[in-house]
Amino acid sequence: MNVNNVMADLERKHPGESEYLQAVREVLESIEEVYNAHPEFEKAKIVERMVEPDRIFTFRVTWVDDAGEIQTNIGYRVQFNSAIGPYKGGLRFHKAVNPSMLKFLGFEQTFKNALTTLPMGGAKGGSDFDPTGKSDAEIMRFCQAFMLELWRNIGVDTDVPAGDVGVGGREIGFLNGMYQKLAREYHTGVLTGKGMTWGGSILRPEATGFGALYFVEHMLAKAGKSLEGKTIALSGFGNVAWGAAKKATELGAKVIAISGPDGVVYNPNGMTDEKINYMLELRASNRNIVAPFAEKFTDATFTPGKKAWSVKCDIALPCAFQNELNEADAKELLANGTWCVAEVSNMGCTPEAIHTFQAAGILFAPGKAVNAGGVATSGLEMTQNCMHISWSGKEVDEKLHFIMESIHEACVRFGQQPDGTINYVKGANIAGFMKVAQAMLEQGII
Ligand code: 2IT
Repeated sequence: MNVNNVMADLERKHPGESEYLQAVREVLESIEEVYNAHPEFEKAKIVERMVEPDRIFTFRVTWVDDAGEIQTNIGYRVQFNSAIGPYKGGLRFHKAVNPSMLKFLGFEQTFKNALTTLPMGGAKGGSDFDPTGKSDAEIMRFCQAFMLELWRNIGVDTDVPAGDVGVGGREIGFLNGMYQKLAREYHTGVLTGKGMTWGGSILRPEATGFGALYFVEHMLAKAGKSLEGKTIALSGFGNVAWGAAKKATELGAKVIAISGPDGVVYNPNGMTDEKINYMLELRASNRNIVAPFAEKFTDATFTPGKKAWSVKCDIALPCAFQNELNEADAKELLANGTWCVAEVSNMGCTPEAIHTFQAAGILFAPGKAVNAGGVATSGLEMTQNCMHISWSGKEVDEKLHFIMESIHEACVRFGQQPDGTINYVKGANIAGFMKVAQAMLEQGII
């Protein structure tokens, strides 16, 4: 395989799909050497088959808003790869959603799910529906209209969606209600991230953020450091940022910044339970702004138009959206003394930002390893649903701990560099790739 040739071919087939092409290039660059050492991969054209989704469903979603106006959005489900298990991955509701974004997310999901140790293939879906400013009734009607199309293409053993940006417990509830009505199928396991009274797993809401902090703990321990007393700037204020803030605080770190599309909140005294709980309220308001945090808590200050990366911190955790941390942000963080960056959002850093961190020799880990605790706990939710039981919080947390430790170990194993450092990007990509590639190879040309 020659990365530039594969990429040229993909660019010709999918012009302008920038996020998708970025995600594929990143993985191919990391695996090129290992791939070329396995002629059987080349012979079976594993890369050429793996970079294209198995299939994409696209559908119109029409619904009526509170003013009685008819609204039309586009819905998608990208079923990327099922070599190691049924399709699994979240749904994103955001105005910028398009096929390129969902293909990048589905591609990443395939490797991430492989890292979790659980048998799950990769998928992603969503809509260009913008939840900002929508009422709960509008969100319900949209979710119902979305499921009216999607339901035929998903199932407990075929494809199990969950949440992502703009889709949380409330939306999963509305989606599940409509699925059951249409399919007349009452198995609890067709979606994950469900409520605790109807099949949800304890700790699933916290799992992405908790898992990320468990990963960071391992990464720091390997470098002879700990979280105790460290300052953390994180972006976003939604479900993922909430879980990360909660666990970081529990582990003795101080979360001194959160952010939104409107600006950054500097929070020099760190988080309290009240502040952490208020993040959930902010998200549920559907206003998509973080400024009210600094109105409610007077020891915090809000600066409009600034990112979390303008705050001096030890550790930076992107928790919001792809490419939210660029080269200029990376340089600002380094100038301020940041020595660890872990992507909690999917592809949170631009390739230039990653190169800047790697060239500076600071600790850096990619989203597909760091945030895999979310989908891993979805996998644990599926298991509980299939067994018709519920595990305790302690049981789920122990399993999550074990999974994050395994992912860290896999990154170390495949990312060990001759100079003794660990390239976590390479480690995660190679570990995920090897598992999916082997599974594809053994199952023939299909
Ligand atoms: O990006 C992700 O891993 C998720 N949005 C969670 C997917 C899932 O199926 O729980």
